[in-house]
Amino acid sequence: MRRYVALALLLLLFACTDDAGDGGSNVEPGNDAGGDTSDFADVDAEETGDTNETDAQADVPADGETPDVDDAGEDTPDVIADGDATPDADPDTGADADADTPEPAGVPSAEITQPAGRDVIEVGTPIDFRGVVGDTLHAPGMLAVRWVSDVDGPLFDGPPNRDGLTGFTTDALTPGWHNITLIATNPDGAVANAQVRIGICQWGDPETFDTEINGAAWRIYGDAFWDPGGWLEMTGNVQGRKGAIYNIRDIVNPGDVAIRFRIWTGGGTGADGFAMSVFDVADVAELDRLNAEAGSGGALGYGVGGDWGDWEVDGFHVEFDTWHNVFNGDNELHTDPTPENHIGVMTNGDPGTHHLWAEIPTIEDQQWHDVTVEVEGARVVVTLDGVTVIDGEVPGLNFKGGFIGFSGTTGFFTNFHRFDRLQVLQECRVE
Ligand SMILES: [Ca+2]
Ligand SMILES: [Ca+2]
Ligand SMILES: [Ca+2]
Repeated sequence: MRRYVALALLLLLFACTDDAGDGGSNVEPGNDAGGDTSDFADVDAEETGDTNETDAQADVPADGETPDVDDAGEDTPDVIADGDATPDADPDTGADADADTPEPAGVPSAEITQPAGRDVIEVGTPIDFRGVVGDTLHAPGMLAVRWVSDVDGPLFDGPPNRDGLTGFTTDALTPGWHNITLIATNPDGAVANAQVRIGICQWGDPETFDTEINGAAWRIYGDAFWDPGGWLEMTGNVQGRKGAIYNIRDIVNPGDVAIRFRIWTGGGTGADGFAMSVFDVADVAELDRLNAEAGSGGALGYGVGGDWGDWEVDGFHVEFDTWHNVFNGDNELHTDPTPENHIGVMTNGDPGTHHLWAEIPTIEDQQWHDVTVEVEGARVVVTLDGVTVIDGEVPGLNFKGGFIGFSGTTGFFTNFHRFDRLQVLQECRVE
């Protein structure tokens, strides 16, 4: 029995080390034996270090020359790596046959085309991973492809299609940030990597405002107040008001983000509007100063830049504007892009630059409306009651995070301005 095992082992060793001559191309790509692409699973000739004797028997006859001489000069790296007491029986003498006609080894490539880096994705969402691999020498089908998460381990193994396309879909990634790596290995053992970083996130618990807000988490400015009905009210249905409420405990991180909340307005004569803001200011004291200086009326309680102030601050705002401002050089500082009620995507405390906007004519209907805001790089998507109303790029947008809050104003005309049920999905408040 033992003899059969030994014979089997010997055959196996013979088979492996026969490959080793080609496998040596991993470290000596210029000497690839040429065309033998079946042995790429033998990652390294050196791994067969204890099989050299068999190797020599296999290779010397093919070589047809005295291996001792050649080995000393050409295959020194293998001799050293082998750590073998009989270097003159070098396993890689087979390469000598090709020494005069070197063939270039293939150079693989890998690229991830989907998803884009830094995507923030809700846990459980199916994600399509797509990539393309290639090689300067070998057909795509000869490449071994693997997708790996540094958190969840191998995600997918399999060859690409004939065009080098590879991909899979999963909804099973665990919450947190993942470095997803696409690895393409060619028959020569050369490896190409591509990587993206994505966040698998869970929505935080919604802030329902059903109980009185905690002063350690929420700071109230001006005329705003917590309403016992279970929401935040910015102004009340009263003329000439300005109010804001910011969270001073849960700072929104920079990077991609998704935010949900509900809005309610109307009940008055129609003005001015309200806004969700994220201001990247240094501390609460600066937030206090900003809110003290923010413009009323058409500035909706967040305007501190543009024509409304000299603040240079990183801010991101989604405004719900129910009053048409028109610049007349006198008592108005900016012009709204439409006479209609509108949602605007605004930045840096500037109520005059409507980067993206959409009309929402019926927003003053005294009903709760669900709003989602997604920031993905420079792209901003806003939905109202599940319908996408804005989907566009804000050139140069780089979401800095910061203090998140709400503001609203009235002037001669009035409305209630209510917010409720705030949720933030981000990188990644893993719970
Ligand atoms: Ca509520
Ligand atoms: Ca306005
Ligand atoms: Ca506006």
